Amino acid sequence: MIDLLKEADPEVYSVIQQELHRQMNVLEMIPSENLVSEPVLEAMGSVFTNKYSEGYPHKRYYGGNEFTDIVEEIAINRAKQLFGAEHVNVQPYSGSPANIAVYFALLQFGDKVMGMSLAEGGHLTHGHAVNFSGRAYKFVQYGVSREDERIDYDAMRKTALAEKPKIIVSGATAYSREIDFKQIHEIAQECGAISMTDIAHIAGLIVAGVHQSPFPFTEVVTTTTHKTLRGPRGGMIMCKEQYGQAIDKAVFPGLQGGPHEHTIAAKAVCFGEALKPEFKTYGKQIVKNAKALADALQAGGLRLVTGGTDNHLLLVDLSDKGVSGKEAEIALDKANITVNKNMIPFDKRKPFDPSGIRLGTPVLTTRGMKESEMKEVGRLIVKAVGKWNDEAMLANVKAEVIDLCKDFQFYR
Ligand code: DSN
Repeated sequence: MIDLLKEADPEVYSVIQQELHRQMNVLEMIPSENLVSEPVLEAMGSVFTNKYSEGYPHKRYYGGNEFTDIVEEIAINRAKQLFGAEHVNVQPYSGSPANIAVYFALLQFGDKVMGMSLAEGGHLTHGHAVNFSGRAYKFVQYGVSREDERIDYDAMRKTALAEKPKIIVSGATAYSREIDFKQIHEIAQECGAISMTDIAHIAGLIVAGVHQSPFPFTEVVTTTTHKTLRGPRGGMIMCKEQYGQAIDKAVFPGLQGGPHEHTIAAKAVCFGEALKPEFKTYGKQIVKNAKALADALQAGGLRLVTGGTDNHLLLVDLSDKGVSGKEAEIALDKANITVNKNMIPFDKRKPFDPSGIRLGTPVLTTRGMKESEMKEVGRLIVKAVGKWNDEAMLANVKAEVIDLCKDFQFYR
C-alpha cells in the first residue's frame, strides 16, 4: 500500500508493515476500533494535509481554500443526510475535543452538568475528576442500577430534578445495552437542561438502524468517526441550528487552530460509504456477531455484565474466575486476541487492574466474520481465559487464531 515509503524511509516502512501484519494476524476485539476502507486511507494520505484553512467554508483566514471549502461542504452535507442533523461541524480533531467544545460553547466554567460515571460505563470527558470536564465544570454523575446493571433512569430523573444541571450528557464507552435517548431527552426537558449525547461507540449502529437514534430531538450530538462508523480517526458535532453558531465559535477559534482537511476529506468518504445500503447490512451484522459471541462466552461459563448485549460490545465479569482483567488482557494478547481490561459496575478492584475485560465485534465484522466464526472466537477466548497462566495452552490458542485469520485478510 505504501511502496514509495519503502525506499525513502525503510525504518518507518518496516514498522508500518509489522503493524499491518499484527492487525491481520490477531483477533482485534477492542470495541472502539475498526478497519477503514482503502479509499478512506487514501483520502487521509492526500494533499489536503498540506493546507491551512482556519475558519469555515467561504469564511477562511488564508487564501487558496477553494477546494478545502468543497471537501468540507461535502462532508457536512453527507453527515446531515446520514443522521438527519440540522447543523454539523466536522472540524473536531477527535471525540474528546468535540465534547469539550460543546461545554465551552454552552456553559460557563463552574456550571453544573450531568454525565455517566466512567466507572459504570461513561467516558473521561463526561465529568471524570481527572479530566478537564470534571475540573472546569461541576459534574454530577449517574450510573447503572445494582440489580440489572442497566442505566437507572428513575435515579437519573431524581438527581436531575434535584440538581438542575444545565446539560445532561448521555452516551457510553462500556455499556452493552441500548440507550433510551428519548427518555433522557424528556428528563432533560423536565429539569430545564440541554440534552447532549455522545454516540461515538454506536454511530454506525444508529446509521444501520440497529440502535435508537437520538435525532431529531436531542439538542447536541457528538461522535467520533473511527469506531462503528468506520471512518478516519476524528470527531464531529451535530446540533440543532440554534446552537450552531456558538458551537462553531467554540471549535474555532475557541479551542482549535487549522482543521485537518485531509481527515475531513476522509470523513466525507466514510459518510459516502455509510450512506450506501450495504452499510446497513454491515451494522446489523456487527450486532448479530456480538449476540453470537455473547452466547458462546456464556456457554463457556463466563458472566456478561447485564447478561448480554444489544450493541457491538460485551463486558465480561471475571471476578469469580480467579483472574483479573489485567491478567486476562495479557494472556489474551499472548494468544493473539486483543482486548482491553475494563472496570465493571461496582468494581472492587482498581482501574489499572480491574475485574473485567471489554470485547467488541466491529473489526471482526469488517473482516467478514459471521456468527459461525463468533462461536469459534468465543471458544478460543474461553480457553485462553481459563488457562491464562498456561503458556503452552496460550501458544496453542495463538496458532488457532492465526489459522482463523488467514481466511479473513483485509488489506491486500
Ligand atoms: N478510548 C475510547 C474507547 O476505547 O472507548 C473512548 O474514547
